[in-house]
Amino acid sequence: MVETKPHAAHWGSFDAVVENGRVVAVRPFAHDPHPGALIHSVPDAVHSRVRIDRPYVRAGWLKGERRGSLRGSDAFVPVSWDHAVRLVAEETARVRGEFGHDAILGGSYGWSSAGRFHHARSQLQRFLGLGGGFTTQVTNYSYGAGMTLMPHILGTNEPIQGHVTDWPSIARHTRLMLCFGGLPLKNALVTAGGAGAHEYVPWLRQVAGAGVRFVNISPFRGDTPDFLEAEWVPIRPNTDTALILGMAHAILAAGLEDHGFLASHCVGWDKLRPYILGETDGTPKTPEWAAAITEVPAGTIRRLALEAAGVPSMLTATWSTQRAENGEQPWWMLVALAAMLGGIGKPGQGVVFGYGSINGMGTPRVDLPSVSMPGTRNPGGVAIPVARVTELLERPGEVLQYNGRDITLPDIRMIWWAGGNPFHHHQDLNRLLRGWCRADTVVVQEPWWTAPARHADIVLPATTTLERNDIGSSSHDRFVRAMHQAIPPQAQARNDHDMLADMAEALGFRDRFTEQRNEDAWLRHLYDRWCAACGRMGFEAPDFDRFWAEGYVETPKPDREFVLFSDFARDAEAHPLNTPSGKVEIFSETIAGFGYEEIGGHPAWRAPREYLGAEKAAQWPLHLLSYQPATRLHGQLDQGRVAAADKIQGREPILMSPQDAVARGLSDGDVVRIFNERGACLGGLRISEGIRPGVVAMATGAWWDPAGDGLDRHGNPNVLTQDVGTSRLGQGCSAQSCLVQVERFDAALPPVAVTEPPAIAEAAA
Ligand SMILES: Nc1nc2c(c(=O)[nH]1)N[C@H]1C(S)=C(S)[C@@H](COP(=O)(O)OP(=O)(O)OC[C@H]3O[C@@H](n4cnc5c(=O)[nH]c(N)nc54)[C@H](O)[C@@H]3O)O[C@H]1N2
Ligand SMILES: Nc1nc2c(c(=O)[nH]1)N[C@H]1C(S)=C(S)[C@@H](COP(=O)(O)OP(=O)(O)OC[C@H]3O[C@@H](n4cnc5c(=O)[nH]c(N)nc54)[C@H](O)[C@@H]3O)O[C@H]1N2
Ligand SMILES: [Mo]
Repeated sequence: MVETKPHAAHWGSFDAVVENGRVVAVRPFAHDPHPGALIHSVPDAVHSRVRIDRPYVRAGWLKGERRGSLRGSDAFVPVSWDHAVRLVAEETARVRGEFGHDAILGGSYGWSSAGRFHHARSQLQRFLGLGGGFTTQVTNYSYGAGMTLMPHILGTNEPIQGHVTDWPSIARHTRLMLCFGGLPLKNALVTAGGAGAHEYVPWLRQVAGAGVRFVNISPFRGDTPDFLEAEWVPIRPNTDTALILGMAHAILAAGLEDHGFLASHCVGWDKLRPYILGETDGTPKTPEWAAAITEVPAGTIRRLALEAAGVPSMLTATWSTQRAENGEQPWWMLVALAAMLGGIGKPGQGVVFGYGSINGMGTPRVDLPSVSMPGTRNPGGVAIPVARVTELLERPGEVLQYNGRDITLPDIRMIWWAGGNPFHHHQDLNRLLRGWCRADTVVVQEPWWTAPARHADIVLPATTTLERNDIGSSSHDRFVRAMHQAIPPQAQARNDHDMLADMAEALGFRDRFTEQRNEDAWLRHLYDRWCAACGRMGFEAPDFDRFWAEGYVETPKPDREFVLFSDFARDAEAHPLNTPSGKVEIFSETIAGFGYEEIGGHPAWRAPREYLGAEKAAQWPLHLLSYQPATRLHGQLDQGRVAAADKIQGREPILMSPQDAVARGLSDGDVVRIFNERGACLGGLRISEGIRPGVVAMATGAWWDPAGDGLDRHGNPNVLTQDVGTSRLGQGCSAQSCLVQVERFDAALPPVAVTEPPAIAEAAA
């Protein structure tokens, strides 16, 4: 019998086609104007060979090996669910009792799946919070530096993740769009929480058709689609701050800065101006100065500056540009440039971060809440900036500085992850693994044998979204989606909520965890809460039964254009920003007051340790960019057909310019070894005219597959990346500041092993 079931995922909504208990195909959601290909990997992932079929415990852990044991090397012993639940509950109680709540790391960062109720990370945090507390993680890998900086200088994170100046405003008012990091198509394949409609490409076409001129300032030409006919400015990675300073100098030299706006809407121009002119440090930040750092010709920098000052311009940068050492600086300087142009809050002008980073930024929408779980309390828990996880594990008792605070790092005894993949998302994985092995116990809930599951002590098999009912919803999307269960749980997989409810029972708080609701009651509860909130904002949503039967709710379209900061622009006194001065802080007394040597009171050029102008480039001459994959979401769907079709001899592709390939005697399709002092991985060479010489690029997300000698056979760039905070202000991840060398891999090609389950031992007696 063939049935179809409405469903949603981060990569799009679809109807799952189910035959004899298997998902055999998917059909795109009828209201999606531009569905992406990723949904077609879903059946492969759901029925993959590397689904975890039952609970397991690492053989060494069962024998009593705890702190310091080498995880990831011994076999897994199958256990029953009852046994697994008892082991985890007892170990949780032991760690809490002996070492306190903070000894459990439960931040569990990661995207999990779409679906607001069964969201794994939320479920785990709820469980650990109700159980007494845990060490958690704040900010994110996406824009951790930016989101710490922005409240200081603009008083809000709206320009990064909120309601931003929309495409209709851009189409009508913008003439020039300067895009640092471009406007990549691939990133708009996904929306966190569940994409209903992919409106990015239709809007980009409309904006291009309206005559807006695009400039792609990026090491990679492919960061703008051909139909935008963008000018390509192939900048050296991590030098955007210098380029923007050079533009600022050119604008000043021509006397084109907006004196009125700088005086009425900003503070600190008197401190940045002398820095730009070189009065404070003896170095005028001329286009010629910037050209030497960026390798963008001075004439181009000057031309772009004068053009931006001459027509209504929108400035934008992808989130990647701050995922680098000193990543706060380019964003702060871009805000300063927008202030010099006087465009902040004017239709089609100003600055927005991330139009090209995710689906839904700039899509017209009415402000309505998304369906969500009620928040969890974490009594007294320590919170570290997410990307400092290795330091947390390495340096118990020591102090971590972050955004003006001193955080004393707890001694982590138990690591518990649900819905994230630290061996995907973190930098310098060989170092992370050393820290990871310091814990007594690692628990991982996962549908698949990903690297965290393979490096856990207790592995709990989770269902995929197709095996349960849920609601897909995102503030960046106008469709709320019913996610119908399509197939029964595979093998012994269980829902995260259900396994945690059993552990809560073993620990005596089941009813507080479940609130005595089953899945159906929870979904109705969450939906009804959402309906009530929408009702207060003037939108009457259908009742749950109608929503569930129809499969979706469409929220209304706005009837006018939206411009971020328009009230402030009109009247800064009546509508101040939420900064100490109420104005744009080109100079921040607060940040200056932190006394961090690497980030002062105004934006400035500071060279990262690893970039093409650094001394280290003599030994490691290639700058490695590790960007978001077009073929999957992070590590998710790497088991699918879309990712497989893109790989070269089973390895993740690495882009290289023809010049760099010739210099190394490499040909398209070769398997290469990419290495530096931190690690090495294999990749499949793809020669491209679109990548700037001196730069190579490899997408993230190929599952980590370390061989005995540490070589990653598959192509996970995080064995190479540098694990340093962006600065003590943001402590974000610096994945994009990474130098490497590349050579042909001439040894016998080792097979990729991570596509098979790990070694399984005999069941325990
Ligand atoms: N070098 C480099 N590294 C980067 C980046 C970069 O640009 N360069 N980008 C960073 C960014 S921005 C991000 S956001 C992170 C992303 O990092 P993550 O969000 O950690 O990556 P995902 O692969 O999405 O991890 C989600 C995991 O949850 C699991 N999962 C899915 N559904 C369920 C479920 O229902 N239950 C349970 N228990 N598990 C589930 C999936 O199988 C998957 O392993 O990576 C970061 N890392
Ligand atoms: N298909 C797909 N889409 C995704 C994701 C995914 O995994 N798959 N992940 C989602 C997530 S979690 C996030 S946070 C966003 C991330 O969104 P972004 O951070 O915007 O995405 P990236 O692909 O890392 O970077 C965009 C481009 O920036 C360029 N770039 C890198 N370094 C520099 C630099 O120093 N200067 C300049 N000018 N350009 C540079 C690179 O060429 C790269 O292609 O993407 C989201 N969208
Ligand atoms: Mo992200």
